[in-house]
Amino acid sequence: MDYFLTEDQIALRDLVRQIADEKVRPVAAKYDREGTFPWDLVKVFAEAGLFSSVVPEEYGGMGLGVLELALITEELSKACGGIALSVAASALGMFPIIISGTDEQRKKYLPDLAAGKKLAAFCLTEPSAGSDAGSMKTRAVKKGDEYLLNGTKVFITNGGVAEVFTVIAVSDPERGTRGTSAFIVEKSFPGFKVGKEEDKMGIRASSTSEIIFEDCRVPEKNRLGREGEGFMVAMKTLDKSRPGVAAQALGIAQGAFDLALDYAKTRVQFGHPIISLQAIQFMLADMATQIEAARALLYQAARNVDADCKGMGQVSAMSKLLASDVAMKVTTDAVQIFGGYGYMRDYPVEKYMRDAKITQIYEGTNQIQRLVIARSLLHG
Ligand code: COS
Repeated sequence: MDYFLTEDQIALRDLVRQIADEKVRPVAAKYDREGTFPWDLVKVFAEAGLFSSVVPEEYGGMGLGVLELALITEELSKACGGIALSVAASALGMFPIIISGTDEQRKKYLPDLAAGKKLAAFCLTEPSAGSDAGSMKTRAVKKGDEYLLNGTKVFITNGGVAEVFTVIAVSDPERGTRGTSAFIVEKSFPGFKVGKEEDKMGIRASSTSEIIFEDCRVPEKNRLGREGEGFMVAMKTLDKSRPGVAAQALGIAQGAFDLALDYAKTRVQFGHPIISLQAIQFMLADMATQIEAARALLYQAARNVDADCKGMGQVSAMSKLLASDVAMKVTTDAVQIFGGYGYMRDYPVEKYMRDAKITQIYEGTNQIQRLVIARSLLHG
C-alpha cells in the first residue's frame, strides 16, 4: 500500500531498514539469549541520528514527529523488538521535557539525549500503581529550593542504562492526580538508586529495572511545569508515545510475517510447498490484511498526534490497541505455520511471539486503551 510518505520519510525509513538488516538482525538472537543491553548498537543508532528524531532542531534534534519515530521503531522492530526499544524508550523519557520543559531545561538535557550520548527513561509505574497510575505513592516534598523524592518505580524501560529520568511523584497527597508533579532526575543525584533488573519473557535486549528514590535531592529548577501538573504531563506523554508501541508491535508482526511467508514457500509437505495449501494461504492472507490495517491506522494516528488534532489521545490509543493485538495474532500464526520448528529456539520466529506479548501490556494495557477510547466516545 502507498502511505504517501514524503521523500525524506522514505529516505529515513530506508536508512533504518538497512541498519536493521545489516547490524541488528545478525545479533538479535544473541542479545535475546544473553538478555544484555546492546551498547554497541546504541552507538550505531546514535551515529545515524536516530535518538534525535523528535527533538526540536534548536536543541540538537531533527525536529521531526511521532510519524518519523514510528518509521524508525517499526524498521528496527522488524529485526528485533527489544533492541528497537533503546530508541523508543529514550524518546518516551524525553517527551515530558519536550512537552513541558522550559528553554533552560531543554537546553540542558536535550542535546546530549538527541546525540545518544545519554539515554532517557520515563518513571510512572509503581508496585501498586500500574493501570491505576493516579494511585502512585512516590512522594516529592519541597525543602527550600529542592524536592526530596522517596518511593519506588518499577518496570522502567531503559532503567538500568539511562542517565536522565522523567519522574512523576505526589507533591500534595490531598489533591489526588492534581497533586502530582513531574521532575527531571539525573542518575547522579544523591539518593537515586537503580534496583532489581528484571528477567523477562521477551524484549530481552532491553533493560527493565526498578528505580528507587531515598531522600533523592532534586533541585526545584528540575520540576517540569507547575506543581500539580504531573499527571497531565504523564497523560500527554502517553498520548505521544503510544503510537511508538504500535510501531514496535507492527514491526514485530511484519518481521514474523516475512519469515512465515518465506518458510511457507520453501517447506514441502504432501509433495508441494505448504503455501499451495489453502489453509496456509488463508492464514497468510489474514495476517497481511491485519498488518496493513494496523499500519494504516498507526500512520494516520501519528499524523494526528503530530498535528495536535482534537481527539488525538483516542486515535493514539486505538493505534496501540489494534497493532499490539495484531502483533500477538500474527506472531502466533507465524509460529503455527512453522509448526514444530516454530516452537524451537533454533528458529527465529518464537522470539517474535515472546516480544509481541509486552506490546499488549505496557504503556497502558489494552484494557486501559479501551477505557481511554470509551471515555473519549462518552464525553465527545
Ligand atoms: N491529556 C491531558 N490531561 C489528561 C489526559 C490527557 N490525555 N487524560 C487525563 N487527563 C487529565 C484529566 O482531564 C483529569 O484532569 P482534571 O483533574 O483536571 O479533571 C486528570 O488527568 C485525571 O484524569 P482521569 O480522571 O481520567 O484519571 P483516572 O485516574 O481515572 O485514570 C487512566 C486515567 C486510567 C487513563 C490513567 O490512569 C492511565 O492512563 N493509566 C494507564 C497508565 C499507563 O499507561 N501506564 C503505563 C506505564 S507508563 S510507560
